[in-house]
Amino acid sequence: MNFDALKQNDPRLAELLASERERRQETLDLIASENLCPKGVREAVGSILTDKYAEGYPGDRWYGGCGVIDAVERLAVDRGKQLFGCDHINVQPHSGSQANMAVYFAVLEPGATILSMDLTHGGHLTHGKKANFSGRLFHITHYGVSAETEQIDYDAVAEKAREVKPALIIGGASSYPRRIEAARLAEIAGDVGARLMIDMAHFAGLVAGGVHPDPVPVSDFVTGTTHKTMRGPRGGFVICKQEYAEAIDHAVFPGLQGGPLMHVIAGKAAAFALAMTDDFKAYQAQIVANARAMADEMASLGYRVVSGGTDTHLFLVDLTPLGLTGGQVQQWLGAAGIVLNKNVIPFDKRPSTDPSGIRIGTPSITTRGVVEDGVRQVARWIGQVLKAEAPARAAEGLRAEVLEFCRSHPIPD
Ligand code: DSN
Repeated sequence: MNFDALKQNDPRLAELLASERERRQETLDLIASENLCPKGVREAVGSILTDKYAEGYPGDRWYGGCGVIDAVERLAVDRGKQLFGCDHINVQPHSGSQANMAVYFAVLEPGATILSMDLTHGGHLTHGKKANFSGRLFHITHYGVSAETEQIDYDAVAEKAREVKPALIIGGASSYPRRIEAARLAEIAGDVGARLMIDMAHFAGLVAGGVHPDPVPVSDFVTGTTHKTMRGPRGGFVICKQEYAEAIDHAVFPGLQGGPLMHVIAGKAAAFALAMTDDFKAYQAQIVANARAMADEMASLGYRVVSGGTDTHLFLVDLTPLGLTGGQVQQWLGAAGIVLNKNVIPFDKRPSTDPSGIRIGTPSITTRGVVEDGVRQVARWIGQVLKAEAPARAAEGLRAEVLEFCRSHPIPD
């Protein structure tokens, strides 16, 4: 997109968008939840569909003129069903948060008990944080990771489920580097008469690419986002068994949202088509290979990788042995052109505002064509900053090398 009209009508905004593009070109994005959305998908999101109101569902709208819109949403739905092999998918949630909310509102009464992963062990805001709607409206109980393995202890989850008798068990996380064993969670849910929701917002692309166990056949609900490993437009979706289709659709509209963002739904249709290609499967395998190689390099440099490694697109480094904080490291690496985020680690003794860890993800740099030798180099740069006596200076000293690396792996158009 060349922003011709914007440059003319609103040069200040055009300049800001150009600056953001330049920032991306010249830095390495290791934020695990970010990616680089392809141009075709961005064209769909930037299209005239933004103008159209279409409250309702295909064939049953509250507005006229929805013939084409219906075809677009049906395309997204059909592709989503084919991609994930599911009975039903609702592509209207504006975000992963609203997708989760739709499941809760479809099958739970306020005050119902939810069993989910503790946010401080890797869970998500919408899985019951007090400040979030989920924590305010429902009775939240948590499971976490084992102190020894830093991985989910499914026997402990089963014990907790027997104790609290949840109406809903949630699997899925935003900073857990290991696979979510949905089949095991389904057994646990079955034993206590709970429903199971897997939030695959982070790993939906891995599932679509066949490099993560598929939660769809064993779960009542699977929620996701389209902008993380899926590499599509910013947005959410809910997959469910046929018996819940009506309740989910009703919860999304009119329960939570008004008009769907039809331009984003068009982007989801485009992203789902791309996700069915062999290139996408190879991309997902490379994301995981890169995360493993990078975690391995960090570990061999002597840094503590939480749970000893990763099976997914992300891993955590514990800075406690170095006496550093996630906030400091995020800032120093930013000066080198390496962008990541501070993150809590399991059993963190520091506050979440400046926790003991950093989270490192490979979706975005893998989109730029970086493979194992490249991510190992990035790990060594991070190591140089972590071990430096003057980390801020060390980071600045790396900037030129990082910039050259970025330029040799340009972001796609
Ligand atoms: N905020 C996202 C993340 O960074 O993981 C999850 O919603």
